[in-house]
Amino acid sequence: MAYETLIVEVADHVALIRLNRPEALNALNSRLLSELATALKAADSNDRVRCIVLTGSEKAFAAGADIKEMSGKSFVDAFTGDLFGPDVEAMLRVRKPIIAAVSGYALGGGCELAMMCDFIIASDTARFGQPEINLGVVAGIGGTQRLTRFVGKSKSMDMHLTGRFMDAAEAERSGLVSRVVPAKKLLEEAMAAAQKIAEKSALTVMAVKEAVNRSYETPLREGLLFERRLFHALFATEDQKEGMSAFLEKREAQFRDR
Ligand code: CO8
Repeated sequence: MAYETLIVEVADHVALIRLNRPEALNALNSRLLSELATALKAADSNDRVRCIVLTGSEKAFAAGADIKEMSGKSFVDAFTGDLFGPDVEAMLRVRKPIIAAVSGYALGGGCELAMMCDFIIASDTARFGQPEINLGVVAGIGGTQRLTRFVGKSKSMDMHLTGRFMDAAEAERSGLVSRVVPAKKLLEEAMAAAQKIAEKSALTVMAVKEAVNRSYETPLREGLLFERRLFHALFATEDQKEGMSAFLEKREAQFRDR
């Protein structure tokens, strides 16, 4: 499918989705968000895809929601139209892992979009921020909630209240990103991580994603029980038998996703 605001390629079991509005630093307008929801859904249901990488350009992952498009909206427009709600909900339903590969600006909705992915690999040029306060609004797709869980209350308050940006080193130190790599190597590293995931059992990968995400949504005791039951359930799979036999026989496992 051809998109106006995205470039999508599928190769070697990885769907690479690039945000592509260079004239606006990949600002997230309604077209882009709806195309992104469609592309993610398509990747999720494509049997050839086992992992997804979401990236932007070298200068910007995304500089936030499109301010030009948003500026004239009234409360009634935003509320009755559930501004950004349906597309965001669609993204959260994706069950395959999504890696954000972030270079340059990831601001406002751009930072929030990166945080909605399963983990973030950043280039050393990445800059994260929630500068909505400068526009007279607050974050709208999870910034106040997710950033606080990633980096803690003090740093999150600092970011949201002052609107300052965090560089890649600080983002790694604070647990916002999983690794920082030189800008030129960003895509290579993200694709290598995606390939590594693609080699695992898709069934187990899905279980990991569900279990880790549970830790954000339930009290610890519930999360621990959920994990234990998933662990038990996976003993019913062929991939558990194959994974453990392969280890004992000192060979590579051949997973069949069942
Ligand atoms: N919306 C629309 N256009 C944008 C945006 C944006 N968020 N960011 C940049 N652009 C456009 C600029 O208007 C400019 O266009 P033009 O050349 O036609 O004037 C072009 O991109 C290049 O930008 P700059 O000339 O400003 O480039 P600089 O290198 O000087 O500065 C910055 C880069 C620092 C990133 C700067 O552009 C900037 O501060 N951008 C706005 C950042 C921001 O405030 N983001 C938060 C937006 S609000 C938000 O995200 C709300 C979240 C709620 C939910 C989100 C759901 C998706």
